[in-house]
Amino acid sequence: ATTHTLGFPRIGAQRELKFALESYWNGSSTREQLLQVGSRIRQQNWSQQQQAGQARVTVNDFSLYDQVLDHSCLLGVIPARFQDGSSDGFDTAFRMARGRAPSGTAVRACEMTKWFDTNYHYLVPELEAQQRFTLSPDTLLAEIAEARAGGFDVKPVLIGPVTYLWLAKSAGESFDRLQLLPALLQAYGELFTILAREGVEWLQIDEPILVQELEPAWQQALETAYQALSGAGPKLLLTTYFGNLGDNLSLALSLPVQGFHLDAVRGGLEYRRVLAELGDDQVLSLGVVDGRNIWKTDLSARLNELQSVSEQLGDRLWLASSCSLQHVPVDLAQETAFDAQLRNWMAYAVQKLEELQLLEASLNGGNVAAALADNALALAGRRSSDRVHRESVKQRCQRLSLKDGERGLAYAQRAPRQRERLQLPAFPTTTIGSFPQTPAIRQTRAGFRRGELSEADYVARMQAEIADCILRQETCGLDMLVHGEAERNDMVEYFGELLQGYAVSQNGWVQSYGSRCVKPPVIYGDVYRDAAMTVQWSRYAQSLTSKPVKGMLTGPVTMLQWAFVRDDQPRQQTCLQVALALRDEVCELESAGIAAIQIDEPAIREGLPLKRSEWDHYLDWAVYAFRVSACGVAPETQIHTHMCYSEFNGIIEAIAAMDADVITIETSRSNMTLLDAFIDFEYPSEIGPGVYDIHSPNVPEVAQMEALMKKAAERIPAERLWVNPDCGLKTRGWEEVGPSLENMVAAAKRLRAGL
Ligand code: THG
Ligand code: ZN
Repeated sequence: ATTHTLGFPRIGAQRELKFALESYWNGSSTREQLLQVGSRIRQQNWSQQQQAGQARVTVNDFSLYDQVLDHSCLLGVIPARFQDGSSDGFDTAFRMARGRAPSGTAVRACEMTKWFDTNYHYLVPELEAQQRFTLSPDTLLAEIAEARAGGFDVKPVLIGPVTYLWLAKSAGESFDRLQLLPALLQAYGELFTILAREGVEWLQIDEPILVQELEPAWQQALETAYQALSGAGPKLLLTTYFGNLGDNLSLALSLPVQGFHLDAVRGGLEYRRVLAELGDDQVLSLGVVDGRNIWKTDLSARLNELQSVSEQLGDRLWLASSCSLQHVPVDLAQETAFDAQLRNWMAYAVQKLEELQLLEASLNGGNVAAALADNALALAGRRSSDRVHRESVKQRCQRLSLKDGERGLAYAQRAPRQRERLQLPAFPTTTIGSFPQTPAIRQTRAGFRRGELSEADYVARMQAEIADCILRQETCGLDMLVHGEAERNDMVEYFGELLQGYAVSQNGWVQSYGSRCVKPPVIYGDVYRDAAMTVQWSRYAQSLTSKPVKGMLTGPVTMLQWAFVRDDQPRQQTCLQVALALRDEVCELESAGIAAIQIDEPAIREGLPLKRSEWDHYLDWAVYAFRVSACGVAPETQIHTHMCYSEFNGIIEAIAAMDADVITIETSRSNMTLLDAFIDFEYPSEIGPGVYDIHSPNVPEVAQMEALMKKAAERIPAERLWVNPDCGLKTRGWEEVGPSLENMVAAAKRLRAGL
C-alpha cells in the first residue's frame, strides 16, 4: 500500500493566510508578500506530506480564497460584470468573491453556498446559456513547477467537470446547464493534454456528486464526460467522498478511469463491492482516516479490515483521508487548550498524515507495534472514560417521549395568551439578538480570558454594555428587546464553553470562506448543563426595562452541526442530549420571568443528508430535538426561532412542525418572494421576514422597508407579521445600526397607521 492526501488545509497552522489576505486587501501589504505567504504554506504542506512518506504531494488544493472560484478562473467563467478592466486577473478573483478589490469599483459579489454538507462555503459559478470556456492554466502549471522545483512529485487535483456544472447556477434566465457539457469537456480535454505534456502521471479528479442520488441526465453526463476524457491525458483517480456510491456504484465502476477513491468512513464497507469488480490495472484509494472529524483513527480495526485488501492489491491500494483535510484544523501541536487525556484522543491534519503512514508501514510489514499500542491505549481510554459517559444523561434521553416534544396547546390557543401577556402593537419590531461588537467589548472579553480582569469587574462591564444596549433599543422605539450578546464570541463556541461534554480548542481553526475561519467546539462526551448559561444576563436586561426582553439561545441542531461531534454514537443521540441541556436553560429563563425565548437554528437546512431519501428521517429527529429544547415552557411563553439564508422549499413542512410561535428569516434580498413557500403551505404561526440586509453598510430607507412589509402583508395576515432585520447586527457599527433601526421602527409605525 501507499498513501496520499486528497487535500490539505491552506489557512496555515497559525492562520497565516487569513492575516496575509486581510492585510493585502486593506492595502498594508503587497501582492508579492501575499504570494510569498501562499508559497510558504504550500511548501510546508508538501513537506509534511513528503515527511509522512507520501510519494506524491497534492497540488492545486491550495487556494487564496476558494477552490471552486479558482476553477471558474481556470475555465474562464468570469461573469461580465467583473470584466470592466478595473482589475487584473488576480484581483478579479477577489472582486468575484468580495465585490470589491484594492483597486477597482464595487460590484455585486458572486453568491456563496455550502460545499455539500460541510460548513465550508464556495463561490457559486455563474454560467451563461452561451457560456464559453477558455483555459487559463498558468497558476496551476506554476504550482506544479513550484512543487517540482522543491523536489516533490506531484498529483494535481481538479474538480471534475460534472460536479463543477452541478455546483454552478444559471446566470440569467434558467437553462439546462448540461447543455454546456460538450464545451466544458473540450476545455477539460485541452487541460488534460497540457498536463500530460507536463509529464503529470496521476490526476485526482473529484466527482463528489456521485454520492448523491442523481437524476438520469446527470448520471448520463458522468458517462459522457469520462468517455470523452479517457485517454486524453494523465491517469485519472476518480474521487468521491462524503458518503457511499449507493445507486451510482455500477455507473462509477463503468467509467474508464485508472482508479477510484472511496470514502471508507461515511461509505462504510461498500468498497468491498468495488474491490470485487476492480480491473487488474486499476487502483483503489480508500479514505480510511476521517477527514471530517478530529478523532484518532482506530488503527488496529482498520488494519484488520485492510490486511486482505492489501494482500490482494499490493501497491494498487492507496490509503488516504476520507476527503480533503481542509475540513479539520492543521496541527494538534499548535493546540494548547486541551488537557493531556482529551488531546490524546485527537488527530488534526498533520496527525492524520502520521496515521496513514503508520497504516502503510504496518501493511508493508514494518514494525510499528509500539505506535499501534499507543493508539489502542488512547482509544480504549476514550471508550471507557467517565468523562465520556454519564449514566444520568443517557437515562434522561432514554426516558424521552413524544410528549416531551409537545407544547400542550396548539399555536392558535397559545397566541391569544401570549398577546395578553406581551401587550405588543401590531407589526411588533424586534432584532435577531446580537448588537455591534465594539472594540471595547472585545477587549473586555479578552482581558477577562487572560485573567487581567476579575469576575466582578467583568460582570460589571458586561452589565454596563447591556444597559447601554437596552437604552439604545428603547431610544429607537423597538418593541421586543434583546440583551445584545456582548458576552459571546461565536455563539456555538460560547455555548460549547458552558456545556459539559464539550471542549473548546485554542487553535482549531477551520476555513469557513475566504479569510474567515471558525473554531468548531468538540463534543466528546454526554452533554448536559450543570449551571445556568444565559439567565443572569437576560434577567439583568429585563430588570432595566418594561418592554419584554427576548432570551437568546442556539438550537440543538446548530450546536451539533457546527461542532466536531462524537463518532461513537449516532448524531441524533448527541443532538437530543444538547436539546435536553437547552431545555433546562429555556425553563430557567422562563422561571426568571423571560416571556419570549429565541432558539436559533440557522444550520437546520444544511444538515440535510446528501441523499434525498434520507431527508425525512433527518428532519424527523432534527425537528423533534428542537421541540424537546423548546417545549418545557407554558403556553404563555413565546418561542422564537431564527434561520438565515435558508431556502425553505422542500422543508417548509418540517419548519412548521418545529412549532415555534415566531420565526425570523432572511427575505430582504429576495424581495419577499421567499415567503411564497410559506403561503403555499399556509404556514400557521408568526413570521418576521427580514426587512433589511445586515451585510450591507447602507442605512435602509423607511419607504423601502414599508413597501417590503406591504408585500409580505399581501401574503401573510398582518396580525402574524413581525418587523426585524434579516440577521444579527454584531458585525455592524452603531453609527449604522441606530439610524437603521429608527427607520425600521418608523416603517412599522406607518404600517400600523395603515391598518
Ligand atoms: N458560527 C459557527 N459556524 C458558522 C457560523 C457561525 N458556520 C456558518 C456561518 N456562520 C459562517 N460564517 C462566518 C462568519 C464570520 C466568521 C466566520 C464564519 C468570522 N470568523 C472570525 C475570523 O475568521 O476572523 C473568527 C471568529 C471570531 O473572531 O470570533 O468572522 O456563526 N460556529
Ligand atoms: Zn441569521
